[in-house]
Amino acid sequence: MPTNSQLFERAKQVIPGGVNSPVRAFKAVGGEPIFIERAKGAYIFDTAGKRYVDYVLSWGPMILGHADEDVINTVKSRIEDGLSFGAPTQIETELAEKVCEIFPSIDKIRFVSSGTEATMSAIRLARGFTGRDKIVKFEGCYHGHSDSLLIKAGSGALTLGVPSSPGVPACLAAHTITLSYNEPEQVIEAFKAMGDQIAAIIVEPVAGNMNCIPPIPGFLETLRQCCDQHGSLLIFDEVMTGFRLGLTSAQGRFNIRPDITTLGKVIGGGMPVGAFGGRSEVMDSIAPLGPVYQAGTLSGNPVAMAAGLCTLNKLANEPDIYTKLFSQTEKLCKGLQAAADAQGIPMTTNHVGSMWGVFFTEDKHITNFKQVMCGNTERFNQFFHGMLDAGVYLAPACFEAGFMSHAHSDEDIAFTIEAAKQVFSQLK
Ligand code: HOZ
Repeated sequence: MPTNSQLFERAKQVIPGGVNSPVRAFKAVGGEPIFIERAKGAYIFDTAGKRYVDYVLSWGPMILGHADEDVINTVKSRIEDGLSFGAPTQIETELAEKVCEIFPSIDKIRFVSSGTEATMSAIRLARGFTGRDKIVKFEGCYHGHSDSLLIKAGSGALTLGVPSSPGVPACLAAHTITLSYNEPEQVIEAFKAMGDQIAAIIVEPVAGNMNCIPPIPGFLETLRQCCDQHGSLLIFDEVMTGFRLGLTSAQGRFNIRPDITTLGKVIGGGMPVGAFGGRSEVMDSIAPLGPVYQAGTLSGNPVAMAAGLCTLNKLANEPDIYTKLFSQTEKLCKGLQAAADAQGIPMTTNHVGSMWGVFFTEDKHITNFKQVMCGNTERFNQFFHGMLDAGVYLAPACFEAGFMSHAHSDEDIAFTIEAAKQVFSQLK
């Protein structure tokens, strides 16, 4: 069996940086990405057979844990009937009905194959529907890598120092207004100045791509009010928060009704699925009913729809899943906080639902991008590698949220906290 280094070297010959998405590259934390062989429950296993308690969970989707038996059996039985038809199937309607039943804000939904496609399509829809070009986004929020949205973005774009990527035409970037997250006054001012040109605000209702930042009270409400006053659309990018903060997601938790919702990650149960949906009046602007064009050969793929539907059915039918997810997340954050405090390591945790994050900073209340950028990156990197050695897999960058799955047991949480204690005791 080749070593991890050999696998990485080989990959680098034929794949840029050896990875198919930059955040996987360990560039921020140093060292080599771990090649994964298999996963089960709360664990991933590398090619040498080493086990890690996994808090990346494929960057969010694996809410039930890896290789959940029901999801796997559903997929197995579905693939026997063919992998893709490029034609309508009953299963996509069933998943659409399920999502519409869960979200009062969604009358109709269209499936795509990734979160990036979902947000890109939502922006086009908002522009087409309103007849306006400008969009508002927030610094440190990441909505995939389409041109209009890769301006002052979070996630890998931030980690790798290219929050506004080369390759995005300046004339297109000029239509994106970037404001500070959790600063409602800025939003009010921007709308006063050019509200009649703004097609939409797009926001992560809990930011998960500059670590984990909940909205302050009044922030999301202000976005809703500004959109209502100026005839703009409010897009909740729930690719990350969708089904993670409860079944009705961030919009249910914070009681705000967006005009368009984008979904991804959990909705595919680990298969490549994204979606965007909203009220009929808006969604009917999409082709073939309306003039706004959007398409995809593999959209609504039957195997992916089956995995997603099985996952959502389990989440909907077993409310205890959320009770456990939330209490495990809280337990983990409390344990990590106590471990850091005991060693005098300045650290703060944030968590919402089953999303969480740690910040190496003196600051005890982290609500904005500036505070995130003041965190001690070097200390995070030491923490990351210490935890990795101990068998705990965290996102390889301090700008990413962590996730919890239903499969994480009390023993896994205790194991993680114990590992953190050891690592903290050795941090400089
Ligand atoms: N939203 C994920 C990172 N925060 C995407 C993962 C990726 O870019 O590969």
